[in-house]
Amino acid sequence: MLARGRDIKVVPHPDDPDPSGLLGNIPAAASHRARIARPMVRRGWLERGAAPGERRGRDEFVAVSWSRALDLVAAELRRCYGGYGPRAIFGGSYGWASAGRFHDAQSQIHRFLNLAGGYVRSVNSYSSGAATVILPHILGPQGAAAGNTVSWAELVSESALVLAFGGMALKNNDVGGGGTSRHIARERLRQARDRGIEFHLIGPIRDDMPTEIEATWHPIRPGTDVALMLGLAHTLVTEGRNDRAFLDRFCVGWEVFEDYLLGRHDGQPKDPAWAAAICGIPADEITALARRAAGRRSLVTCSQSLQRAEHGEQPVWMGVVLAAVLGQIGLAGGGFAYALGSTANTGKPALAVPVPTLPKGRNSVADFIPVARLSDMLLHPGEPFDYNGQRLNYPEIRLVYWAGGNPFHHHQDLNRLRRAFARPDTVIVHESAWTATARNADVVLPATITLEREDIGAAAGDPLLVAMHRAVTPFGEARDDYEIFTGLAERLGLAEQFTEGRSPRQWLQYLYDSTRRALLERSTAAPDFEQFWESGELVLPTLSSDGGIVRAFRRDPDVAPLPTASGKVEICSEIIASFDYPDCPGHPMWLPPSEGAGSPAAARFPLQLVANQPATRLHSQLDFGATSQAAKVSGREPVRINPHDAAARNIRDGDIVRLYNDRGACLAGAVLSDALRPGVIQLSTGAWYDPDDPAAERPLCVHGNPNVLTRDTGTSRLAQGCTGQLSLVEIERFDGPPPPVKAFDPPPGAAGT
Ligand code: PGD
Repeated sequence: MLARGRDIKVVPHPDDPDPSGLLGNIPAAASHRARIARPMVRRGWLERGAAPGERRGRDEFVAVSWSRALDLVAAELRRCYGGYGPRAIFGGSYGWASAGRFHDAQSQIHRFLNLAGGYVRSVNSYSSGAATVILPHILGPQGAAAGNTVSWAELVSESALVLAFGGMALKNNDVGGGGTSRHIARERLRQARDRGIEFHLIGPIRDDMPTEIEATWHPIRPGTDVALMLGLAHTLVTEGRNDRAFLDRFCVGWEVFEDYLLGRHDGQPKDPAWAAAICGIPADEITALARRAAGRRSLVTCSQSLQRAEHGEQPVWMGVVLAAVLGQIGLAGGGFAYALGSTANTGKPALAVPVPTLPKGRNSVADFIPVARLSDMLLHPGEPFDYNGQRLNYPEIRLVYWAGGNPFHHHQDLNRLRRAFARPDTVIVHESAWTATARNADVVLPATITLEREDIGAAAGDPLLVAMHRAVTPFGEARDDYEIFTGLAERLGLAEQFTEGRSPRQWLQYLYDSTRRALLERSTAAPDFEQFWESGELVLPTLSSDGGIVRAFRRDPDVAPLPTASGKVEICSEIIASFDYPDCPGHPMWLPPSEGAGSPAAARFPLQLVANQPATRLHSQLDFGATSQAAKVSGREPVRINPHDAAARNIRDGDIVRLYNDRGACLAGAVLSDALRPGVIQLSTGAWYDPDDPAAERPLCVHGNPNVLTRDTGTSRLAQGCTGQLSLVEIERFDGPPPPVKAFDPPPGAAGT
């Protein structure tokens, strides 16, 4: 066993062609001062009992023994289940947690809460909230119809031209849910380039496509891709370059959409001149791009970031329609691909056997929220909300239980979230480090990190099954989530059901055996658990990429209809139209955002903030690590700004700046860059929230968390997805002594425990 701290060295897998720099964050995690050493309870909660209140996030903490902490949590669970029932428990607990199939915090908490009596859950993800809901209406479920229907291999061998809406940033290909053993995006893009495939990057940030690909950059105004797509479609149709036969045979609703496109009813053709005024790409460039894409094997890709904004359903829908107008849907290397280039495991061949998965049991509670409606739920109990054709009501939550996520990182409008977090009686958090979510809890139970436990690593899109051996002993008194829930289950009389009599090692064996059986069933050699554990890894067989249901549909739409209401590509959806949502009508439309160029807010906050995924860490995880810290400017998160916008504000490279709008303000370190379209600034997510005065209503985040600025509203009534990607802000130089960054210091009462 390695000593903790300085002796830890993390090396990439020898077969990884393009290892991720994020590995550099891991060594610090073993013993950083931000780690939580002991169970901690907020003083006010401990002394005055469970109750709503503003003290959460500003009180001091008191260290308690594990047995006291577990007694307190068990008693509070009993009180809430007994007094209010399971509809008062929110176990949505969204978050990426860490790699490893058994110690996956989400699986553990959901399994435990299902046994304890059930809980209000959350559905969908912050990553893909709008696409997950719109795609089944128009093409088919995301995984089957849009995620992997065009593989990297096929792009390289078959595509001629790629219209990459939102780009294919390599930083996003560094990470994949569950982990990734081979980073292949750079290599595949190079191979495609060497084959002469033409790439068009449509996005406000030039490095959202690697330079070596020599993509043509179309620096679009953020949030206006639908207007550009309409302008392209208009050119294709009016110049007779659209595939009318495809639209007639494989799609429904073309005529109605064409009326809109050509402006037959509203008098406004969505032609390149109209589009140019909205999206900022010149009309002749739009016309030329449409002509280049026509009559070739063209692929329209749509990054996840595009749909993480107000009306995020529209770019996904219009991307599908543009691919249909080109007649490319279902052809090898052509058509529409969602999120290809947005995560490490999209576009890789699917596995031929299932990966190990912890059984989570059944939830007795039907109530749910779309995941990004967290603050709405806590602030508006009992009130109605719309979701995908349903009218539902927010439950009244008394107890919030979180493991493996960081809402004070991932949620929008953090000042509103602080008000929402004051509402429940109790907030319980399992965390390995003092994130803002841990600081805003009543009971904080210290969790181990991956290095400190044994597990099996696997991801749906990656062929490597990894025996994750323990590298170091747990920090302080930290326990695995499994051990914490076992302790609670014992107190609630549920130990036998929760553990099924297995130790963690026995669980690994049990989970491994399900994959092994599947391998043996298809006559693939499979080592037993001991052999697997000793050898350290096992390569799983994959399926050939055959284009899935969309390719089969293209071959014969009568034999293999799409799983949509009509069995065809839905250019118009009668179902969506019947919902009568003005923010998501029955066919794709340009819907101006509330915060965009020309909106009232733009007069005071003229810069478009892109709050995208960071390049130096996974979301907010290990922000104290070496890779993340190396990119900070005077300890603050870097904000990139175009030199013209900087000069207009007298901002120089390296200055500390203040970003603000009506929702909040944060500091950041200025980095001048011409990789951004003028009028656009970029502050990635993930800097740990660090309020200068936790008692203030809208404190300044001194570190640079963009979610103090973002808007907490759903994409539309259809999907209610996260809209954190875009908001309007202003920026100014921060003169005077900057307040210290204290995000990584333990909160009052926790230092030295
Ligand atoms: P992470 O930083 O990964 O962010 O939001 P998410 O909450 O997933 O947080 C995971 C937390 O789990 C960390 O604090 C980590 O310490 C903890 N953890 C890790 N392993 C374990 C474990 O084994 N046990 C326990 N108990 N805890 C563990 C990510 C979310 O942010 C996502 S997916 C997206 S795509 C969104 N993107 C944006 C965006 O583009 N723009 C904005 N403005 N906001 C976003 N938020 C969303």
